[in-house]
Amino acid sequence: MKKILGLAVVIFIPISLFAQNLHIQPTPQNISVSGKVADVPESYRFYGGETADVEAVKLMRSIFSVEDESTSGQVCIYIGERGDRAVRKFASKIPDCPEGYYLRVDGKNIVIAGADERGTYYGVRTFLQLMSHGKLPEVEITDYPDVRFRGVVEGFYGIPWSFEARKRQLEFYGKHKMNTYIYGPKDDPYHSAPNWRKPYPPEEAEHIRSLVEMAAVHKVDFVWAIHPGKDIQWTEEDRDALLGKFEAMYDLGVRAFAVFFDDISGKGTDPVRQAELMNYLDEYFVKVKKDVRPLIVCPTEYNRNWVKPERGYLEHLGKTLNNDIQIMWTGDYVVCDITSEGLDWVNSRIRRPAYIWWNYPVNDYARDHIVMGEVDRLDKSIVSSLMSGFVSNPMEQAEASKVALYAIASYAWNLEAYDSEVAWEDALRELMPQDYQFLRVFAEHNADFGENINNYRREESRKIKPVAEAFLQNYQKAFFSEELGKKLTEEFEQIETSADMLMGSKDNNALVSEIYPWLLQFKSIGELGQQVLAMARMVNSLQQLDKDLFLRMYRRVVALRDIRIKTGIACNDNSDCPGIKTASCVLEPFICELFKLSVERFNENFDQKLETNLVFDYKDYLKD
Ligand code: 14T
Repeated sequence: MKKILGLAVVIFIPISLFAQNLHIQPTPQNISVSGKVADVPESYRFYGGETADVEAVKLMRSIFSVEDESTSGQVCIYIGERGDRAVRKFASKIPDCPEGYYLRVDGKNIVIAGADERGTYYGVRTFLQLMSHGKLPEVEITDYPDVRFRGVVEGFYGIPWSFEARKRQLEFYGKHKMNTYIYGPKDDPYHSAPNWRKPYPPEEAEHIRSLVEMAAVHKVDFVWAIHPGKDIQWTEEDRDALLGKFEAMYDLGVRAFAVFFDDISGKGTDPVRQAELMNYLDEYFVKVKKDVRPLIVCPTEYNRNWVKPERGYLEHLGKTLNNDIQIMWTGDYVVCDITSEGLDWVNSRIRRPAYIWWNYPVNDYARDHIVMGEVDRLDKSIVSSLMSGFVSNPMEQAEASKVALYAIASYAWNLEAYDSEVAWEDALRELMPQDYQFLRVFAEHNADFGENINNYRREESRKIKPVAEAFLQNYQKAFFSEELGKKLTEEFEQIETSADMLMGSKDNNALVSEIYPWLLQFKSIGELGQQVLAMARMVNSLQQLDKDLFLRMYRRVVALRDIRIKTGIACNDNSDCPGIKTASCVLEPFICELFKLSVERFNENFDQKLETNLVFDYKDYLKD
């Protein structure tokens, strides 16, 4: 039997179900699947291993090791970049686009031919996904990214990501075909004032050096950003200090740079000075070094809402900045969805396609929330040439941010094919392969930011929301719907269980420890929900109403509320945004409303004056 199987290695068996499930993220631009599937070959010949991109070959070698190679192998693997001998035969198939690749798997060949090194690497990444079921489906893929620069700008206020978290991020970017990591945490004093002029202390410098190396391994540009605008003097001395800092970073291996002029006032905001400095850096640093990527600038007027037309700020940058300098832009507002109309508006002023700095899932303006919901509302009809880049500003919680980042990677690679639901499910599964179902429950109810200064909201608890609404409508009319009540109770039970399971999970330690405070609160939402539903049910049927039992339940709910507030404050005592909020969009208000209705009814019947308002607001609570 073994022998027969051995001979069958190159025979493709049509299994259409498998082919239908062939699921690659980001979705390739062109893919044709025959439906045939083969086993992974036991012997093969490998061509191009010496000339192809080193990282691509290393990845490929993780499956096809040198020891298993044989000159009589039945399957030939061809790998390389346009111009390499090994892939010469396929040259005409390689898309003429940076980072593109041609991938073919048929009865005799596995071909991975990149338009450039990254193309080959991404081709291998796709190939690894093809093979993730331990089978080899017959396919032909021509693929390339829609958006030139895709990735992350670590640009939030708050505790910068740790060295460990950044390492995991870089790996994640490579895996999902994101090519850019812009380093610009607002609270790194060596990125911003007061220390932007000074070199990093030795330990931090070494960290940056090794991150740069790691970024290269994962085919990510490590872009180091400086934020000098708070106290820059526009003197020759400051210009040289900035150049000196760039030199020092260059010595650590950095080959891509950005200058941020956001969130400043006064002298630093002068567009004439800013443009002069940028062009100077372009001419006397970037062009001289030759191996440094085009500069990126974040303007002071970085969103439409903040533009003062009379200043002519953007127009000046558009007219004056050297052509190859990229200009960042957050959209119509600081935090908003990106639209075609908004892109046209800014592009005509800056005279180049905007480099999108998307302020999602950043939560520095709503620190009590964590967002892991589906990334819907990304516009699939935007013409990709309207943007030169699409980078996401993430949360302080690096691992939790990956739900959003996975979606953004998928979107920026292939706008039209983006499917928010698929991306969300995939991301959750990748984050927690074992405990995925529990994480899904958590993520579903942690999507919105709550009321916030940016007025940026997200849908939350989508499935249960209509149930909760219908239940309350009935209950207001003194009808306790057993059917809806059961659904809600089950949801709250699931929430409690999921929270416990996740707190005890070993599936992703980094993620669990980041979201732990929210898990504690999530569990308490589950408990509160069940308890309040039980109270509502009891008070609705006066025959069954046991006064003492109701009072006991009431006390327990108030106690749970107190625990909730106290643990919340202990986890986050940030003065603007204290505490921890979870399921705050639908379920928490539901609990409060149902509590109020139930207690009101109890008060009426027993002539009592119990407090009906179950306040979850930290600020109110902190007052006394
Ligand atoms: F550079 C910009 F594109 C940008 O977005 N800057 C900051 C960013 O660091 C921060 O993470 C983000 C989200 O809060 O918003 C910008 O910071 C602000 C925005 C405001 F509207 C700081 C103060 C504000 F009032």
